[in-house]
Amino acid sequence: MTHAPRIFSGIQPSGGLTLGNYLGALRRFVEKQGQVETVYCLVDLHAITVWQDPARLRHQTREAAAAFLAAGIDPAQSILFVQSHVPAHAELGWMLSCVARVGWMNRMTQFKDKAGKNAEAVSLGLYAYPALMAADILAYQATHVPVGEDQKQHVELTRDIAAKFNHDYGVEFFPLPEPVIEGTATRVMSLRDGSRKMSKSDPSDASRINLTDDADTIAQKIRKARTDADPLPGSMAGLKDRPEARNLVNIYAALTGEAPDAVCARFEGQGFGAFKPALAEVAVGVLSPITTRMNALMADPAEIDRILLAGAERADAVAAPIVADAREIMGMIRGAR
Ligand code: AQP
Repeated sequence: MTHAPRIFSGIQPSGGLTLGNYLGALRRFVEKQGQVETVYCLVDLHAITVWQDPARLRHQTREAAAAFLAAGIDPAQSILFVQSHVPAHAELGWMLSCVARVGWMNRMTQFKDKAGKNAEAVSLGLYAYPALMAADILAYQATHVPVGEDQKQHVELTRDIAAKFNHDYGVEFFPLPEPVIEGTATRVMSLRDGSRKMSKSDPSDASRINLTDDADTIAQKIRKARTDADPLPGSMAGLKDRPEARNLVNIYAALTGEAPDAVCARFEGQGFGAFKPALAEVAVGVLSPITTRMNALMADPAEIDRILLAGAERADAVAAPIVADAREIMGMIRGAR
């Protein structure tokens, strides 16, 4: 069975979205729009795998929706919705957690990173997260999943789960989705520590640029970003052992669309005292219009909810029949849905 190309991806509303989410995911979601069918989801069921204050989660979910819309997601072209509004995700998530193997979950590096030394005390949901993510993708029989580098292992696990389902039941039902990891910003690093990725749940606000940050805050965070005293070399090869410097050059390149080597060549011999204000200027130039649109959208939360509910209806119309077929393949008697 060949599957028509369809893109699925999601972002957790587990905090305000960051420049990492924008460059690694959201901006690329916009680029894919119009090329193939695109399905984009605010994955709130994933967000609750770690504690979320209920009122904040509602706010963050609407704010993430505003970020998608402000960045250029058109709800007439893409299906944009909230995961918990479409029952297929949780249902197929359970079914696929009966296909996935515990040994596979044990290899997931994101679980190890997020659980840290506390693995016995974290939620069962955090451990099972990749099975739910497989369901998110496979409920739409999606073929391509644009993600940042950190999510590659989860998409590869989705392929393993889909292949095992197809093999165990003797069907060619689920596609084996491809992770699509492209561009110069597949892994934007923390502004405070070049060995950690920029993350919306990092306790240090100074470690990230939020899509809600105003121009002064962006400039201040870039000014205080950790760097070193050496000038910029003429090419990226000279930044091999300078992770913080490499990160800032990569961010600049991703924001302007230039090659990182070209950015190095232009700033060769200059220190970060000169480079940081230039970076702040391009960051503000790209992010400010998005922040302004987000703020305008957030002034009318009822309109955001209306867009998301309409998106959920369209998502449900695609996913419910696929999950009904998966139930039948697994041997469940066909029910009303
Ligand atoms: N630093 C990053 N650089 C490039 N891409 C990134 N992504 C996340 N951080 C970076 C990509 O953004 C998409 C949505 O990620 P997510 O919300 O599902 O969760 P995450 O990957 O765990 O991202 P965060 O920001 O670190 O969230 P928290 O702190 O809640 O865990 C994905 O495509 C991801 O690759």
